[in-house]
Amino acid sequence: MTKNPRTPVTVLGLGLMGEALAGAFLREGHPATVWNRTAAKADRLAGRGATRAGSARDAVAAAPLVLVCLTGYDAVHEVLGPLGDVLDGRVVVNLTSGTSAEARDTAAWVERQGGTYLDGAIMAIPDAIGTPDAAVLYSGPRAAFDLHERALGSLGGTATYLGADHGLSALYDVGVLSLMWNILNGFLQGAALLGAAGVEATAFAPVARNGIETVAGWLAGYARQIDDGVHPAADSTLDTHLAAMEHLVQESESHGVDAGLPRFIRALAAEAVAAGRGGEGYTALIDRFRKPSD
Ligand code: FVH
Repeated sequence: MTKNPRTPVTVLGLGLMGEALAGAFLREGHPATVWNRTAAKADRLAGRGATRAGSARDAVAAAPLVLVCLTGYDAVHEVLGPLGDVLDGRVVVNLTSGTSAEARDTAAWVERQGGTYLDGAIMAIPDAIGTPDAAVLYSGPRAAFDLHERALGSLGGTATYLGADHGLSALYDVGVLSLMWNILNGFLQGAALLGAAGVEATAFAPVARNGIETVAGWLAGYARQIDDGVHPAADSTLDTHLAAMEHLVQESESHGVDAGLPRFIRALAAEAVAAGRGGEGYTALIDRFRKPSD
């Protein structure tokens, strides 16, 4: 008898990410059954030992653990919708991006079919899957995560369990995406400003990176302030921030660089200062994010 047999796994959806996921399971010795709407995308995986299923139903029937990675939830419902009863007794792990409401609705539907649902968010690109750089977040029933944690560990890095609320993975996902886009927009703003003075973005990049790392170091302390609801100006007051934001707006305007984002940033702080909060620290703005004014 084989020692420590690996859980058989099914992967539905063999786009860039789905193929990487299935490949990681194969690498770790999991019997993998794969299915994709465009069947030819299973060719490479079949060549590596995956079993190619003729239909999504056959694929799901082949394993207790079913991973889904499709373009979006419309595709998820198109593929899973007709399967119904075959989901009974299986754990469906959906790594398709979507909203928390979509995750919760899909969880309720899978559970009505007798299956168990974990939602997941992949914080990695396909090339990182199966390496220590891949982080995948999961939410849903703890017992299902515990049961398959080892198999899910094949995807690399850390498999992080967030909690029982199926919507958590999607919320963490958009939280991190918000961070990413804000950082990238800030970088583009800086690169445009320096570009107007003839400085190349490559010269700005190392200085920008240093700035990002400095701010990253503040997060744990700032998070404590947000959770405690106190916003001491230990490093800098909102008044001081607002004065510096004014420079950002003026520089952007005078160099003909788009000033929309700087003006928005300035407006957030100006509102708080006008409300008498200029002596508080930056995290005081959390109230504006929690309760936006029109
Ligand atoms: N690629 C990445 O770096 C990111 C990392 C973070 C999370 N995402 C999410 O993963 C989902 C899939 O992304 P992907 O990169 O694999 O996307 P594609 O390569 O475009 O593959 C899409 C697959 O979905 C299949 N599909 C689409 N619509 C349907 C449908 N109606 N019925 C059945 N399958 C459908 C498509 O099949 P085909 O076109 O090959 O026949 C692909 O298998 C996504 O949520 C990302 O946000 C990836």
